[in-house]
Amino acid sequence: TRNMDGHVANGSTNGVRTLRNGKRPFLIGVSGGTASGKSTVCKRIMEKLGIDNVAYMQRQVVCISQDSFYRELNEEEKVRALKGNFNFDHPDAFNNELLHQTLVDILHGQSCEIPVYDYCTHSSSGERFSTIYPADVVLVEGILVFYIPQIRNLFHMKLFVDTDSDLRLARRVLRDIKDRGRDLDHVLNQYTMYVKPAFEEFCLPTKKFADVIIPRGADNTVAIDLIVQHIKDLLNNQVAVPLPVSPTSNQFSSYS
Ligand code: UZR
Ligand code: MG
Repeated sequence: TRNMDGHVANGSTNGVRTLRNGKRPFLIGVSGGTASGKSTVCKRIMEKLGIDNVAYMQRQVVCISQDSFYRELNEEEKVRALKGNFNFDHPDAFNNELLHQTLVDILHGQSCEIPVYDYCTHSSSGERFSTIYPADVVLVEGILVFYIPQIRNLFHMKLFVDTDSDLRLARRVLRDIKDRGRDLDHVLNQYTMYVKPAFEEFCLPTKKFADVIIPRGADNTVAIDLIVQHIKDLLNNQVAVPLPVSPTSNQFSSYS
């Protein structure tokens, strides 16, 4: 069986699986502004963990994206979204409870289904899911993965990709036009109205929670190599990875 990233899963496919070597999956959060290179950093980490050492072929490394956890919009919100008047960069745009529950399941060695999101229609179909199988290392990337304390506290390691904002805007414009079916006006309006202010209000303040800040993103091979070496050491030396601080309550207060 293959998961969304094409990695062969060798655990049981029917839900609960014994934790490998009695260890919990190592959960890594990767945040940073839009188009900072979060996905590429994750890809590089996965590549380097996967190929550099044959022993790691059995190790499972998977990546999930916070974008899969955008919540369903109601009719009025859908109309606004199509006009570019919906704030997708606000913490309330996400189904934070579902993301939290998914990460808790992953930490307990369970397979889980995550929704498949479509940026063109701004929705997940409600029918299409991809299955995440138990893995040794799970990367979770997204603009606001460190915002909600209950979610932030689940990560064993927190990375923040720190890329210059002009560069991010330039990339964002190209990406949204090419991959997400937008026009220039729409992209720039949305950026000035929502993306940039929300970055400053919600995402940037979470940089202080990061264990490692990666300047220049995926170009920074030195930082990525150091991080990968550290992960390998943790996995190789059988260092017991403690379960992160468990949340004291399941309450997700409103953040508006
Ligand atoms: P990354 N986003 C969309 O453009 N459309 C959607 O339907 C859902 C999300 C954008 C979102 C955010 N904002 O800036 C970005 N807008 O996806 C986060 N507008 O994704 O981290 O890959 O840039
Ligand atoms: Mg992305």
